[in-house]
Amino acid sequence: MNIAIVCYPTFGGSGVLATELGKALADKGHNIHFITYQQPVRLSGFHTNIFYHEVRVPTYPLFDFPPYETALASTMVDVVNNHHIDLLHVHYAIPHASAAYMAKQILKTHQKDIPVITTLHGTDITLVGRDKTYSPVVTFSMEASDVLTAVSNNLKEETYKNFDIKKEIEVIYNFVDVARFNKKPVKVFKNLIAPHHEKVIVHASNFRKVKRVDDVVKTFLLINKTIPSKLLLIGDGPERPQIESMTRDCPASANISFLGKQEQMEDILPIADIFLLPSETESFGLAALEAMAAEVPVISTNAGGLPEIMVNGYNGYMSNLGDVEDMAKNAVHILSHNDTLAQFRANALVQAKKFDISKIVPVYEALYKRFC
Ligand code: GMT
Repeated sequence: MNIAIVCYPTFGGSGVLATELGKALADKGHNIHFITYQQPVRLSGFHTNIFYHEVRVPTYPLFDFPPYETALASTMVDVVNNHHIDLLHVHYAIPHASAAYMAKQILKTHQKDIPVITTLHGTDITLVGRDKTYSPVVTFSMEASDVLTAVSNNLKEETYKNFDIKKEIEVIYNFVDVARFNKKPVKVFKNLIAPHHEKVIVHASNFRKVKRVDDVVKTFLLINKTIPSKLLLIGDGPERPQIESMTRDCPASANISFLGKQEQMEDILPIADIFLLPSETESFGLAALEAMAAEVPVISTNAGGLPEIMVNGYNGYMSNLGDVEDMAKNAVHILSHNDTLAQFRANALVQAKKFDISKIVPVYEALYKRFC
């Protein structure tokens, strides 16, 4: 099949998932055409059947806001017309679903009926999309998609709660390539981060408010009181300056490192002993799943779709939002005994395997086959 995938090229979960899906489909022989404004971060190297079409947004003195959505819809029309595309799969509703609707209507005038699949990822529904500035367009374009999917049951419920739509939403869970993340820790790297065999706590996100990175730091400071440990903060975003100044003044500041944006998460995660994800909401928590595949127990909130990938007391623990004492207590419980840590590590892997790439990609393929 010739499939066009529209996504954000950044470190956000939706872009990561879309890129990994495209790569997996290409491995199975499909031709994949990524349409976005920048080379997706997880798309490196040369693949004979992966193509990247950059959306160029011309600037003009009249535009305070260059019209990306118009440029995106035009690029979709061009790619569909020139590369025999069978279907458009757009990830993250805003503005991809409405741009796809526009492209679909234009293509109808070229006697082409291009199927549009929209995958909802999270904040396009729970945070941004429900704002009344966007809501009418999001509602309309979700309803107009040929198929609407969501990455968890929780996100499906949130969508029906927040939008007046009748369209059936199919849940297709996110996935992880377990074999890629299940690596042995690189000793030199581990020794560099934890020279005295300290435990390594990791958080990775886009440092938006919803991620509650301040709770990551608060939880770590409590853990650090009893367990010699290091905190690695991975990623970047609007909250980072505030978090940096918060950590600068704290007693354990020498044990906290900011690694910035990292592409090779599969090399970093295996040195971790705990992954912290205290988010306010999380439709799925792909970052936590990648950690689990690297055999890292997860300490998180019980928000959103997290209870769909976590088993409390098995591969980690879930606490109420903001309860940093409970999160720290649970982490200390796991980290205090090597046997307990080993058991949680093994369980994390078992749990991650339920969401292995080999189980989920065929579900998307079956969905595509309905149209081809
Ligand atoms: O994690 C983010 O804030 C980025 C965001 C995105 O769309 O890029 O992630 C959402 O989609 C991911 C992939 O489906 C999910 O794993 C994340 O849970 C979800 N984020 C939120 O719901 C906050």
